[in-house]
Amino acid sequence: MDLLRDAGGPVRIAGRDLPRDELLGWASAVAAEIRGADSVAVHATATLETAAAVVGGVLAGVPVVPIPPDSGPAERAHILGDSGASLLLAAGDVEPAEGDPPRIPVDTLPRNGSERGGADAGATAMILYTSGTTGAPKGVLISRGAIAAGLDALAEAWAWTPGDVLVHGLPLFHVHGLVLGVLGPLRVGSPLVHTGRPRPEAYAAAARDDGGSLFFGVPTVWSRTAADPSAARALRGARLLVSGSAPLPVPVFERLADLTGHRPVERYGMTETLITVSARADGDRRPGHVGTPLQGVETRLRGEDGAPVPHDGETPGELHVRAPLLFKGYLNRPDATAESFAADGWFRTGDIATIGPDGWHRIVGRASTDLIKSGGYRIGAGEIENALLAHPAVREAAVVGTPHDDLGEQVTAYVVADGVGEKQLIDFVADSLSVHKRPRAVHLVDSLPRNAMGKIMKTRLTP
Ligand code: MCA
Ligand code: AMP
Repeated sequence: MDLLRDAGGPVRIAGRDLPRDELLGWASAVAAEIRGADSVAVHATATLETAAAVVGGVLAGVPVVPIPPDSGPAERAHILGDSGASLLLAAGDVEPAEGDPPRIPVDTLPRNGSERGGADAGATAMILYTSGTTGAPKGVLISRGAIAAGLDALAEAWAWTPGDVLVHGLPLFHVHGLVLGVLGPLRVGSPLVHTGRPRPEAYAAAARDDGGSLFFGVPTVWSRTAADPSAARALRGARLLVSGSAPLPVPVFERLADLTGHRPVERYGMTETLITVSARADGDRRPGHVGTPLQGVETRLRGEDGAPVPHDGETPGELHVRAPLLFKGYLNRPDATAESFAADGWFRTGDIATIGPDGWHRIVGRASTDLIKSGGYRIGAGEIENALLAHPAVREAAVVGTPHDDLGEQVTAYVVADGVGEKQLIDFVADSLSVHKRPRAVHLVDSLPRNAMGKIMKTRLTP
């Protein structure tokens, strides 16, 4: 199956432009180098090289494993080892790391390749690593068919056409920035302006100078935009402002609407499901709500006992999803895959939601306190606890998300340790994992509150 269109607008990433045919020619040269590999890793900086590498994987029908460029040695080694990626695609100036597989310097490849292959709809296109509540991140297997279905459903809901100019500056190793934000415009045919980083003034410049019409951001980006009235007003000429990856606070929704004249479109999804629920371009936008199911998506609510919960707009239950855009499973983790599905095959999102009689969804929280959303990044408490426990001075550790004005939630740790300071522990985590996973606060305490079974009672944690 063809995932991407041959024709379409140019791609700009961090100030460098490439016409569509040159990007595809470059990606074809990548495809010729990697054909036959089981999977390839991509050092996923926000660059044209990353786009060429990922599209090369798509053209070759080889699963792509994006690696966050700031991931520390432990995280990087886990992703490379677990995925078994046999090659690393990176720009030549990226520092080699010990244990990396053989590298292909993407920037040196010609831009006029003609290799085209593809694969069937069930084949894995991407393996995206994402945090669970415990342990190391899991590799989410996403098929070509899921990506095609997910992007087509979004194009329908948002009336996204080749006439749009998509603007964003999100990282290129998650669903939001990479699947929606790079493969999206390449499938729809619209030009892409990636601003390098998602700064309000860069979005404003893209609206003014590049005809930006469709803008993507996580809530932190929109709250920074709402706090910058001149940048926000520059978005008045846009067609659609889209927010997702975490809850958009109602005051940010309202301030953005006042300043830009656009009520933002909110949408909800997960790495495992792609985007499943969204407000529509031709419909209502409601603060605090994430919209209605996309084409082909079914949703339902279940109680803790598995019993159906009424769709009355008030009663919360766990949101379950059934759709052609779901993942194929977690790589090497049949146990975790089985656990994430109900007995009748629906995917259990772990999010608590209400659904109104009119089909509108509201996300009210998560079933587990052990998944933290900070600036749109999903961070598992267990992974940070393990990183802290690897420090020789640490005896016990418990990690929770606490409210943060800019990031929504921040990583906060409670630690029992001997002779080590807060800053040393923060740096210790930052050195082994991605920088954004480090705790913002570490409270050194004498003991952690435990129940009669010895389990830490995280709701009782106070500094
Ligand atoms: C940056 N820092 C963070 C975060 N981001 N710390 C905690 N949480 C974060 N999210 C660190 C930086 O490393 C830096 O550390 C310090 O905070 C200050 O950075 P600052 O310049 O303020 O931040 P920034 O670089 O502007 O980043 C903020 C950001 C970024 C732009 C909001 O976090 C971001 O790009 N988030 C998007 C995540 C995303 O795309 N999620 C999609 C997954 P130091 O001072 O030590 O240098 S969700 C998904 O894919 C699904 C399916 C969906 O629904 O979309
Ligand atoms: P990730 O796999 O990183 O995309 O994280 C998925 C999680 O992000 C979901 O399970 C939700 O908890 C949260 N999330 C994504 N979009 C939204 C949204 N629009 N509103 C509230 N939470 C969201």
